[in-house]
This record gives sequence, C-alpha cells and structure tokens, in this order.
Amino acid sequence: WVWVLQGWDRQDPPSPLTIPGGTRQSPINIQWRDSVYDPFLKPLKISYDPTTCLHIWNNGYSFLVEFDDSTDKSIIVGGPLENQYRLKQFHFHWGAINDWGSEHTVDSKFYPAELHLVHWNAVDYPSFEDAVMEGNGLAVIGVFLKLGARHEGLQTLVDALPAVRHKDTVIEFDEFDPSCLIPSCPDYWTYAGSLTTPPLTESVTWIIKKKPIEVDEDQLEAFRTLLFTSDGEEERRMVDNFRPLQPLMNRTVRSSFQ
Ligand code: BO1
Ligand code: ZN
Repeated sequence: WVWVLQGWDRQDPPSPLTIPGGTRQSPINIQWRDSVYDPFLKPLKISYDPTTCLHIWNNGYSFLVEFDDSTDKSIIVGGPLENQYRLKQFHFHWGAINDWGSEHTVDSKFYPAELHLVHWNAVDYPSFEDAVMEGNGLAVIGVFLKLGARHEGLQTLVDALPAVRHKDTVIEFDEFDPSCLIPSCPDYWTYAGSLTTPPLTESVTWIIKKKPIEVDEDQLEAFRTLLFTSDGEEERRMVDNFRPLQPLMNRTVRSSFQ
C-alpha cells in the first residue's frame, strides 16, 4: 500500500504521471450524463443540534468548524447510507480567484469553493479514528459555492475568521447550525471515494448536492485573507487548498434525481 500524497503539498506540485494511491480516490469530475439515476436512493435527512458546535480552528489547510460528536445529537441518515452518521466537522476548499477552488467538478466546471460536512459511522465504529480506516466509515456532504447574493448564514462564520487568521489558532464558536449552508433542493450525486487530504483513506461515501449555495465576492475574499502560516512566519495566503481531480476508475456515480 503506497500513499501518494498527490496535490497535498502545494509547494511541491505533483507530477501528472504520479501513480494514484488507490482505486477510489477523490475528488472526481462528475460527468452529468454518465451518472446513473437510482430510484432506490432515499432522501437524505439532516438533523443538526446547534448546541453541539464547539469551535473554529485554522489547521493550516482550511478552517474547521468542529462539533461535539460524543452523542447522536447531530446526525444524517438516509440517502445512500445504511445507518446514521455523526457530524464531526465542516470546512471549505477555495481558489485564489473565482475560476477554480472546488474539489469536485460537474461536467469539468469548477466552482469557486466547496463545503465539506464530515460525518462518521458511530454505529459500527467506536471512534472517528477507527471509522477513517473503514470503507463505510465516513460520509461527507459536498456543497458547491457559487458567486451571487451574500449568504446570511455563512456571514456569521465569515465574521469570526479574522480571529483564526493564523495556522493553529482556535476560537470558541457555539450555537451554529450548519444546515443553513445546505441547499433545500434534495437532489444529489453519490459515489464511493476517499479523503482528499492525508491520510487519503478510501473510507468516504460522498454525497454531492446538485444545487450550489450563493455567496458574494466579499465572503470569498474573507476566506482568502486566512493564512497557511503561523504567527511569526512569512505570510502565505490560504488559497487553492484543493486536491487535483482523481481518475474515476471502475466507479459509478449515482444520482437521486432524473
Ligand atoms: S475531506 O472532507 O475529504 N476534504 C477530509 C479530509 C481529511 C480529513 C477529513 C476530511 N481528515 C481527518 C483527519 C483526522 C481528524 C479529522 C476530523 O479529519 O484525518 O485526524 O480528526 O477533523
Ligand atoms: Zn474537504
């Protein structure tokens, strides 16, 4: 088993000839006409309790909003999932400019940013760290961000970003319900994939919402004022924190809609 950290170290761009790390790596291009409608896919049910929200953390790759995952208070169920999954954290990936930034693409189109809500299977596994190692351990909801109207729900988060500008800074952030960041349109694509940063384990059921949310230029610019670097280091702006597309290989992308 060889871990190929393709696209991870932004200062050392990967060769396009790099051998992929496995058979179900993420992200991928979702080719709309190649996705297969599955009438047995259930609607995804999201139930988050804002009191489980804990803090925002700049981890030097993105900013993470982390949740108390010691109970089943914030969960998703249904969709392609066989049991319920607990919310652990959410974060974003974005570009230096609006022409790219998402990890997944739809018909080769990049969005300026992508939200990932990361959940783990607490029915079958005792901890997130155990679930990361298993094929059905994680479920990540992906939501594309497109340029448009200011997003009021996101603004609460944007207002907190100056406090976590540097790597390894954390602030308290409570009573936030991330369901305000998920479009109400029920349509999604789903496929079996991996984490997009190390450890890149092939443990993720991806659920990619078809409809993007709208955010404005100022909100994307606020993401771009964050830093990859710690206080005291030479400043490097946190931009282009996405992994390159990975080969689909022997996988089918299913859609919940016709
Ligand atoms: S992503 O949603 O595929 N971009 C993704 C990538 C990496 C992680 C999570 C989501 N990594 C894990 C780390 C754990 C950490 C956990 C929760 O995130 O492997 O060490 O506890 O924040
Ligand atoms: Zn992510």
